[in-house]
Formats: sequence, structure tokens, C-alpha cells
Amino acid sequence: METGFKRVVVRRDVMAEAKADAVAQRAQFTRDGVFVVNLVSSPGAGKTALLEATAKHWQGRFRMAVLVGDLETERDAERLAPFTAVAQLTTGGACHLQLSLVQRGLAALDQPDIEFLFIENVGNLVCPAGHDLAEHLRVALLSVTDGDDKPGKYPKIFRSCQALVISKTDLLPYVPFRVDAAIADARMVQPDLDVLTLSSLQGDGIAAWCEFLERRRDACFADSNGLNDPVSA
Ligand SMILES: Nc1nc2c(ncn2[C@@H]2O[C@H](COP(=O)(O)OP(=O)(O)OP(=O)(O)O)[C@@H](O)[C@H]2O)c(=O)[nH]1
Ligand SMILES: [Mg+2]
Repeated sequence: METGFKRVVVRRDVMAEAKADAVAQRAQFTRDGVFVVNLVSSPGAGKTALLEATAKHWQGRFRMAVLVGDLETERDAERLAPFTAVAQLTTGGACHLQLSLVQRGLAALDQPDIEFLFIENVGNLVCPAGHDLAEHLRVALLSVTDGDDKPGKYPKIFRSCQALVISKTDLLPYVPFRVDAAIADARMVQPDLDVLTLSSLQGDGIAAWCEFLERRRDACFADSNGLNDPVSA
């Protein structure tokens, strides 16, 4: 029976161009010595607070910059500006960042010789998972107020990360959050996750977090000649 509809079979990977752009941008970051970290989490898990604590801990020891994504407002950039170079990326409603926006933010930052570039993604445990922002390291924050069951419920985002930060540990006495259960749940979906626990408010675990970043940056540039893609390989 003629329905008036035609079936169209798409055999091309519609994301192929975006993936190729991300690989090329990552290679450029690597050649420039810029180690890029993409922070993802649910809204309010403590991404901006962690970046404030990171900048304060380093106290200018590394040249860092932040691109911070939100649907609306410049509030996070205003919080970070006293401590680091920062540019706000406002998505105007979109629930994740895209590489083209990151590239525009980078031009707006206009900072030479960045050693650590942090991208604070839009607070969302779903949409950022599928978007490669040319980062070397993707880190998921899970705050103890989010609940220890979230990795298994939102596996795609945790599977796409290389590290898990359990944040707001100062609140552990007040909430029913089992750290071991959260780590086990996350490692069910991503067995190779590095795990850190910290409190940006009180400072516990911040030094270990910064040392972890320094080691990952050193390893990235020791391993890489700028030709191999460390993330998609
Ligand atoms: N107790 C406690 N509160 C924290 C900690 N880190 C962040 N917070 C608080 O949690 C709230 C959210 O923190 P943000 O840093 O804005 O979280 P975010 O992930 O950047 O939020 P979005 O950008 O809106 O997704 C703020 O009220 C912070 O003060 C922490 O380590 N301990
Ligand atoms: Mg924030």
C-alpha cells in the first residue's frame, strides 16, 4: 500500500565530521602543550567550587584557564574571575557544550601558553556524554548529595570518563551515601576509572586532586608526539 512516506537509509556516520574535528583540535592542544580537562556532572555537584579550589591551591604555579558552560547567566565566570582566566560560554538553552563553542571561547580567552584548560560542562548527566570537546581527560563529579546509585542509572556519562571525583565529602555525616557502593557502581560501567574523594569547601583531597592532574598532564605529553589521539585510540 502506498503510504506517502519514503524510507531513507543513512549509511554515513553523521557525527564523523565532529569526531574528526575533535581529534584535530586535540592534536593541536597537544602540540601547544595545553592539557584539557572536561568536567561533567549533574547541576550543582560542585564543578565551579572545585575549579576555585584548584586555582587557589596552585596559586599561579600553572597557567590555567577555564571555559565555563551554562544555559544562561555569567555567574560561574564571575565566581572564577578573581582566581583564573575565564570565559563564560552561554548555550542559550542547549544542555551541553559543543566543540565549536569551545573554540570560540578559546579565542575570547586570548591567553597564551595555557598549561591546563578546564572546560566546565553544562550541569547534565546525559547530553554531554556524546560530545567530544577535544579534551585529554574527562572527569565526572558525583556529589554525596546526588546519591550513590547514580553511576548505574546514568551509565553513558560515567562510561565516557577516565576519572570520578566524589565531591562534598564534608557532608558524608549527614547523608546516606556509601562511598564504596558508589565506586563499585561506577566501576561496573567503567572498570578503569581513577577515583578521588574531596571537599572543595574544606580542602580535604584538593592537594591529591591537583597532583593527579599534574601526573596526568606529564603522562599525556610524555606519551604523545601529537600524532596519536589519546582519547579515541
Ligand atoms: N558542603 C559542601 N558544599 C559544596 C562543596 N562544593 C560545592 N558546594 C556547594 O554546592 C553548591 C553548588 O556548587 P557549584 O560549584 O556551583 O556546583 P556546579 O557543579 O558548578 O553547579 P552548576 O554549574 O550549576 O552545574 C554551592 O552552594 C556550593 O557552595 C563542598 O565540597 N562541600
Ligand atoms: Mg558551575
